[in-house]
Amino acid sequence: MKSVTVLAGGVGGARFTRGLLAQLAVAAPDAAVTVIANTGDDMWLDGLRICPDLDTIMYTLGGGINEEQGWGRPDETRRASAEIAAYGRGWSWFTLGDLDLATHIVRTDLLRSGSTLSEVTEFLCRRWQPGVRLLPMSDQPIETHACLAENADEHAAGDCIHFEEWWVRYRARVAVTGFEQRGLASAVAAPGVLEAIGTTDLVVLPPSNPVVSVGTILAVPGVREALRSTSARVVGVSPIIGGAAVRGMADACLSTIGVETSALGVGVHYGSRSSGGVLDAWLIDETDAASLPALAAAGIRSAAAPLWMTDLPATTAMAAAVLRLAAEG
Ligand code: FO1
Repeated sequence: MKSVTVLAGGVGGARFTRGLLAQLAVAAPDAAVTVIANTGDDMWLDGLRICPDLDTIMYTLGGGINEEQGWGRPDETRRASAEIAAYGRGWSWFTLGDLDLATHIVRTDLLRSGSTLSEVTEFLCRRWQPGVRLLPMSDQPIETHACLAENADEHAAGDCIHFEEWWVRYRARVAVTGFEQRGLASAVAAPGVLEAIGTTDLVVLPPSNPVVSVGTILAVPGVREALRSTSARVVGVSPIIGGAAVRGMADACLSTIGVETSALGVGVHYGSRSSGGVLDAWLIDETDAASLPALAAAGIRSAAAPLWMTDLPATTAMAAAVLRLAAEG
């Protein structure tokens, strides 16, 4: 096992990758890990470019994450954002801590000086040393917007709002008719992304949101084709345990696109490579073991293992289960 590529969203993908690094340190010390991060949650706020999933992965793997929240920095203060609110600006319901703001300021400064998002991410990682090569899925802006099925405050049914507003302000509780990935048509995969999928030993789809995180990465031109043609094994980890989303509100996203909120539903949604999908194998939680025959019938080689990411030993064991499943193919 010389190289592993992970297609990750925020909290779930970052925590899984932390376990993967711990497992590889024992099982394959010279293996190199590349993380391709979703940038569909990115946005302009207060004149700053915010990249939630890139930052969550960078902070988590670099030891700077607020562990309870899964995003942002620990021991935060909100003095600057309180001052922004005093001017009636910003998103009062979106926490931009003072320490976190420094990351957005430095990123925006470099972007304005002509750096690409890939170059900015590489620069920021020099400080955080995440222990992986962290790549944005694209250097062009792609923003996920949620199209409302009902009125919400100043928004009318039919309006499409930025995903982060739907997710954070409304906690995904306002019904939506679907998601738009703005900018996708004119975006290309960032440098190194397709190569990191095409020339690696293993690709992992970690337990990130299968619709707006992994799904958005899969929608980047060329990514699906790279997954279907790579000689690497492609192994996914279910983000749904016992019919409920492990974190966040993935169930609200899945029901919006008509996918059953279950390990079976998401596995079939990703599909087996032999039937035009992206999976060689699918890891589900032991509570969903009853789905193994149906997954096999769908041509998806699967196994059950504990998937609750309660702590580093748990995520390390999950990564070991993924590596075993990949090796069995
Ligand atoms: N998530 C929240 O639930 N509330 C917040 O106020 C919030 C602020 C925030 C600021 C910077 C950042 O990088 C992430 C932030 N997140 C917040 C998390 C964010 O919504 C998620 O990381 C993903 O975008 C969705 O999985």
